[in-house]
This record gives sequence, C-alpha cells and structure tokens, in this order.
Amino acid sequence: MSLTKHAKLNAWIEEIQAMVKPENVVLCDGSQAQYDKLIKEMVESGLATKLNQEKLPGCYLFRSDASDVARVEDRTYISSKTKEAAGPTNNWKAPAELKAEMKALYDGCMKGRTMYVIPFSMGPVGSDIAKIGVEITDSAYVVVNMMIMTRVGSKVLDVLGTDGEFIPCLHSVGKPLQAGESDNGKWPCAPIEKKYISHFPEERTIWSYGSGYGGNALLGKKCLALRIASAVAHEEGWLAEHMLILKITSPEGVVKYVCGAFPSACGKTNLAMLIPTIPGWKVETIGDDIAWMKPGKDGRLYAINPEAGFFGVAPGTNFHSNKNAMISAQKDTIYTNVALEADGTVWWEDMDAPPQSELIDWKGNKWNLPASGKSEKGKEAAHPNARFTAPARNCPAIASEWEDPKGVPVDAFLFGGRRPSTIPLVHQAMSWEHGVFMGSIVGSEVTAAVISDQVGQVRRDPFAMLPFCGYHMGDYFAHWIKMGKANPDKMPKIFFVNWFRKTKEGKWLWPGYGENSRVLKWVCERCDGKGDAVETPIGFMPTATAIDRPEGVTVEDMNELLSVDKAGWLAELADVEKNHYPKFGDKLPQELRDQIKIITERLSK
Ligand code: TSX
Ligand code: MN
Repeated sequence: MSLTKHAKLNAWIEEIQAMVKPENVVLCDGSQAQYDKLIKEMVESGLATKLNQEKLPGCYLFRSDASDVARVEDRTYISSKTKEAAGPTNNWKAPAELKAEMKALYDGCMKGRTMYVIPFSMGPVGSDIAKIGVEITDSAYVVVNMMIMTRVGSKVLDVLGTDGEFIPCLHSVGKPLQAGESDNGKWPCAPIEKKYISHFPEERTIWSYGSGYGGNALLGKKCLALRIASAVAHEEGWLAEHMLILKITSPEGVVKYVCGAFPSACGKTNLAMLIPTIPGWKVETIGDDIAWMKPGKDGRLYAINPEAGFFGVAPGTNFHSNKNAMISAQKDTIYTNVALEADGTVWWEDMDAPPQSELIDWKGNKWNLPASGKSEKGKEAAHPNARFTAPARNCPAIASEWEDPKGVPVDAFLFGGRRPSTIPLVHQAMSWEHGVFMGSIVGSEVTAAVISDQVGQVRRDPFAMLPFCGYHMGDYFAHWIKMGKANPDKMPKIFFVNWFRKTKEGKWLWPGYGENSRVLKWVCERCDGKGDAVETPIGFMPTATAIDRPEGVTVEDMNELLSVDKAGWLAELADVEKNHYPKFGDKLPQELRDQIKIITERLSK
C-alpha cells in the first residue's frame, strides 16, 4: 500500500519507516479536519492548552522542555563532502561519519509514536521560484506548526506528480516510547549531546534529531529555506536570503519593493509590519524573515516569501512596537513558551499592560510580577525566545501580491544592525561592490541581554546569514559580487540603516518604529533617482532637509544622525580588516578587500 503516486517518495518513506519503526504512519493532507484532530489529541494528552476561545479563537499554548528552547548552533552541521565547502564558520562532519552516528540514534527512535509525512511547498504552490520538501516527523506539534508556516498537503503532492523533485527532511524528537509508556503531557526531546541539526547540501537532504523546537524541527524554515536553499541558489545563480520583504506605496501611487537583512534583536518583524507615520505613504508586508530571489527575463530580481506564516518572538511585541503582529496572533495561532493568564489569554514581558492575574509561567509554575514591575533576568514569565506561530493571512498589512507566484521585483536592499555609534541613520552604497561590502560587515553591538563578556563590542553577522549559510561564507560573498556583475543596472540599490544611534549620555537619537517610514521614503526616492543626497566618503547620504525631522528630534540630533564620523569609520574599517575578514580565509573576494582601501582613502583625503 503506497502512500503517494511518487515512486521515489514512497521508497524514501518506506526506507525511513524501516529505520525508525513507528507505531503507525499518517500522510498529512493539509485539511482543517486533520489539523483539528491533531490539536484535540494534544490538548487531551496535556501537551497543549486550549486558550480562551472568545478572546483568542483557534489559539493554543504549548510549553517546551526547559532544555529545548532555541536553535543549537553547536549541534548544527553543514555536512558537505569537504570541510572546505562548508567553510570556517560552519560546523562540519564528513557525511558518512555523521550519517553513521545519526543512524544509530534513528534506529527505532519512533517506537510507540506516529510517523507523520508532511508534503510542503516553500513558496506559492506551483511557483517557478518555490521548492517542495517532504518532512517526516514524529511530532504532531511540528505538523500543526508546519501547516501554518508552509503550504501543506494534497495540493503539494499534485504538483509533485509521479517524479517531481523534493527535498527530504527527516525529523525526530529522539524519544522512543516503551510499550504502554506515554509522554504524559511532557514535551519530548533528547539531551543536548544527542541533538543534531544536519544538512547535506550536495544531496539536498536534512536530518534533524533530538529537538522539537522552532527552526530545529520546522525544517522548512532555517534548514531548507536558508541553509539548503542558499547552497542550491549558489549553484543555480539565485539568492536565498534572511530578509524581510516590504511593499511601499507613495502618495502618488508609486510602488517599491524593499528587502532587508538585520541580525537578531533589531526588530526585523517590526519593520516588516511597520505602520508609517508620514501622511499618504503605505507600507505593506510580503514577508518578515526569508526572501528567495531569482533573476527574471527582464534581468531584475524577483522575490517571493517562501513561508506562509510568522514565527515571531513574543516578548517585546506589543501594540506600540508591532500592532499588526499583535492582530495577526489573535486567532488561529500557536503560542510556545509564553505565560498563561487566569482567563485563558496569554502574557509576555513588555506587553502593553502588566498581567491581570497570577500567571502560569512558561515552565508551568505560578508566577507573579515582582514589586518592581519588571521581570528578573532568568525568571521571566515567558521565555525570552517564546514564539507565536501565526498565519500570514491574518496580518492586516499583508500585501495583496504576497502569494504572487512570479514574485515582486526588488528595488532596494537594506542592511542594518544595532550600532549606538559610527553608523549613520542611513547611507547608500556608491556601487554594487560597495553594497556587498556593507552586507558583509553587518553586525550588532552586544547588549546586556546576551550573557557575554563582550558587552559593547560589535558582533558581526554578515548579511544576517552567519548561522544560516549552507556553504563557505567567502564563496557566499563572491556569489553576491557575481550576481551584480550579470546585470549591473538592473540590480537593487543598496542601503545601510541604523535605528539605534545613541547620544553620549545613552539616549536614543532616533524614535524608530513608524518614524522609520521617513527613511524608507528617502530610499524609495533614491530608487527613482530623486531624493536629495550628498556624496560622502562612506556613500550617498540625505542632505540636511531630505528627511523630514520627526517630533522630538532636534536639528542637532539630525545632524549627528546624518554626519560622517571619520575616526569611528577608520576604526571600523581597521576592525573589519584585522578581526572580521580574516575569518573567511583566502576565499574572501578581492572586491571586498578593495572596498576597505577605497573607503579608507576617501576618508583620509
Ligand atoms: O523594532 C524596533 N525598531 C524597528 C521598528 C520598525 N525596535 C525594537 C528592537 C528590539 C526588537 C527599536 N528600538 C527601534 C526600531 O526602529 N528603535 C529602537 C530604539 C528605541 C526604543 C525606544 C524609543 C526610541 C527608540 N522611544 C521610546 O521608548 C519612547
Ligand atoms: Mn530569522
């Protein structure tokens, strides 16, 4: 009895079944009925909590194991044939060795569990830019999250036909059940030393073991859409990027599409759903995390959002920072590791109001806000990496073309980071190579939120891709340089933005959030050859009056935000040359080394 019409897929399913030895096998058809059944079973087993269905219809809460709350970079492998192909910034193990280790763990790992087979499409079903994956998992939590984050089921099998290409993604929570044993409502996972998040880019295969959380388990997202897809894109001449996609419409009706890469904790999801403060301008969301871009017949880059939902960090999200995300997560949403109110609603740190009741925290214990009104670090009600999984269609700002299979033509790239000094509010690259240089030096100041002895230093995360690039980062930079050479005048314009400048006294210089629309306006104008700019040693910058001053920002603040800090930049370039670029070895493109020289010379004139 074959599960599908696809011989190769059937053979893979049978091969995995023989290895993991599940109690039974279920094919996911993508139906609401199947979704409801899985949720019902998880509520009954105690793994899920049904939330207040009047206030949060279709919403459920899950609490993970305390050891299974985030990505595990030490346990993430790029298992290409050679270590050189994975590069110095990825963990590498030889495929044969890694597979042998993992096969020993996979042997019988689904005993007592159901093995789910999830056919999914990253990108609109049937789009030329989309790719099909099939995830095998023993986690019903993964199934329901995948049903929100991707397009799942029979319609995907229809496109796959009898011999279409698919990316096999194997996942197990790594906790077989003995006869008669059950999870008892507890989140199953394996200890850290048995967790593996493995990628085999040449085979286009993903093997994940031991974690049920987020990107470790929802294999369409970071594993397929970034690590595997980036390697495929390198081979095939397109881009798989850790970028949001925005649609911006001017009062005159001129539309621009902008993609942006930011390291974590810079408010990428907030920017993706920004509500502009400037009259007449409209900002709509196409994606908040990943962009796949292919050159079209006209030579321009066309972007799709390969995802169908938002897997957003809850703490810090509120009606001021991101109203559209709050509304997106008010129905048909899965919450993970947030706190529970007595009335069956949810709470997390930095929500709009303090909790209404004694809470149940993410660990399942009673919790009360300290008298200070602020949670203690390490004792938060919601885990700092707590998430909402919300359908993109719920977002009030979703653009009508967000599912257009041909994608949207990209006008501009934004790079940014949390940089209290040196980097101005906005500057524009003078050439494609200069723009790639900007992407390559992206980084954020280490804040006290991270336990580290590096507070105050810049942690570089080039293109926000360091943990997500499926091949050598030096080759990745070279790929970006090459993409611009094919069609130099058709490429998006490149900008560097920084919402996080501070005064010497530590006060924010820029109000950020909706006021960032003033910067987006200048970016759009520059794409049309308008927008007043001055040429500076670091690139084009707005003239003093090119960006309208928001309320509360003085002329002096504005000058500071838009000045060139010569000494700061010389130190920045020296840091890049001495500490950052050497990490990529001799694969670093000469064009990027040249940029250090060119900009240093311009600054020194
Ligand atoms: O997301 C942010 N954005 C982008 C919004 C579209 N954040 C939050 C970052 C953590 C995830 C920001 N924080 C931004 C920003 O533009 N700017 C700042 C810094 C800042 C914080 C508070 C104020 C001003 C700037 N002002 C008041 O709180 C009154
Ligand atoms: Mn991300």
